[in-house]
Amino acid sequence: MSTTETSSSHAYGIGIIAVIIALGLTISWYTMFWLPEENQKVFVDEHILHPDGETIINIIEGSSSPEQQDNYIPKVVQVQLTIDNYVIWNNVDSTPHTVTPDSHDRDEITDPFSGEFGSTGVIMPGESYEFLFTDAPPNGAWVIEYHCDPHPWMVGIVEVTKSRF
Ligand SMILES: [Cu+2]
Repeated sequence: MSTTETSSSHAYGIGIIAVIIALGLTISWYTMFWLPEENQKVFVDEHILHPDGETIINIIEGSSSPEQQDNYIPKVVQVQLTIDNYVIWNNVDSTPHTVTPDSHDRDEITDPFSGEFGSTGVIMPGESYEFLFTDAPPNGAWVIEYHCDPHPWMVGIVEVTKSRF
């Protein structure tokens, strides 16, 4: 056997080993990282992600006064998935407010897609808080009661149901 033949078959062997190692790394990355992450993603219907309309709640002028009964307007909203499940709280008052769930039970206030419900910190005057509700029980409603942290007499309710169509 000549020297050239030996070195070329040697290079060929290294090439194959490199391919096998690369394949092994790819497969282990795929099974260890890519697959679990892919399975974690929640499947949400396109029409729920992009509903026909939105629900607007205004935090009206004077809401910080305990004597004023009207603050979150409307106080109770019933939203239907695919129709108006994108909810926006507009602070049109001159005082900062929050949208804070009454319940501390994470299971009760967590949407599988959007995460935990509630404004982080205050909503400044002129700003808003938005939440996309994507889940509702097969029959009945997901009822979320909320309030304003600095002004606990401000209360509201969101009821989320599946669309009847
Ligand atoms: Cu408030």
